[in-house]
Amino acid sequence: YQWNSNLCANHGGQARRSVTDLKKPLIHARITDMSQKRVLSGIQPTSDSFHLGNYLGAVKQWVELQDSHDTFYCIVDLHALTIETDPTLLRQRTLASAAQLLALGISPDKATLFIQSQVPQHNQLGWIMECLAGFGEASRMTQFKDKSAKVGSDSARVGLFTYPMLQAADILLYQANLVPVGEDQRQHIELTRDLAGRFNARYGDTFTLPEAYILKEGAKINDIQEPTAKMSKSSGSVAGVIEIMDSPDANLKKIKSAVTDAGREVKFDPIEKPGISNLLTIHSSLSGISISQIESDFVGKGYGDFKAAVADVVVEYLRPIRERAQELLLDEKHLLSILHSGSEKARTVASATLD
Ligand code: AQP
Repeated sequence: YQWNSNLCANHGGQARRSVTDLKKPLIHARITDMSQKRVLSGIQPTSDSFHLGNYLGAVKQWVELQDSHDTFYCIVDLHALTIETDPTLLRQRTLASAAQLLALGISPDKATLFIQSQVPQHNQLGWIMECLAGFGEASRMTQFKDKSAKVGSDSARVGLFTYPMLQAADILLYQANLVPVGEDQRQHIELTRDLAGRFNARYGDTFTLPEAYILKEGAKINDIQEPTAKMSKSSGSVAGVIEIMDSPDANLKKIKSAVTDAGREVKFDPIEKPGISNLLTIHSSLSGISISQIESDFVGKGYGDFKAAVADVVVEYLRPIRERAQELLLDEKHLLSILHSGSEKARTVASATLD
């Protein structure tokens, strides 16, 4: 009974199962502290390096949440197959993703870090989610519309269309309460909630309805050459994307040649000054100094001084992370053992939900 009441607490304190239900075998698995809320998020191994948007929009929150929540983080290699992918490169990038996540602060002692394709339950539940989703609602997903428009309908994969339903399965299998993501993923989390609600209504109360965990600041970092478009691994311009694994020199150069706006004033104004506002967000999120304080520090100074300061903050923040990731990549066996034990734990939780 203790086990069951804790389970209810995990569902936001609501007693969602009847007394008769409580006697039935549990469909949810908890293998760590049951008073903690569950968190799940994922990242695609679609590049050799994550960028600052991935970190500030998502991974930074992943690291913070692992101290207070029961966290599951996955490298979503199946999602990466929605774009043309060389198999050797995908394997390499999956390992590079693990190394970067560890270097950024994910601790295997606190969080469950795993590879999506090692947990086949994701595909099994994914199909059920596809059969619950309407063609119309899936067609309205802006990521699908944007990405398919870029490559054209002949090249766009069916998997690109169905990926939000697989993403719903990724989340629901773990009965996640929170999903820390960037702003671009809000629509997919809404769809996940709709699908979970639809499933619960049709087949009985099964899934926790997850909430998107999106910060006000840093939820959308823009390309520094095209400051009205989001910084992106696969579609950003090389010069506009600040990569975690880039050399300090390369990032210094990129930030010094970032596109700025008319005028001279360092002021946060995303409409009139998207370039400067983006750099202010980056500086503030990494340095911890408030945007208004940075604005006052640069009163009377030009954009050149400001960009040099942003470059300094970014380069010094990323330097030890890149070095640690490079070090971790030298020991593939160690990385694989972390991922294998994470995947094993993930399979236990996922299969209990699926059962
Ligand atoms: N520019 C961004 N600003 C803030 N957050 C961002 N995220 C991505 N770009 C930004 C967040 O990073 C997490 C992992 O993203 P993903 O790898 O799953 O794919 P994505 O959202 O499609 O990001 P990319 O970089 O544009 O990747 P590709 O090019 O491979 O599609 C997510 O939480 C995302 O919100």
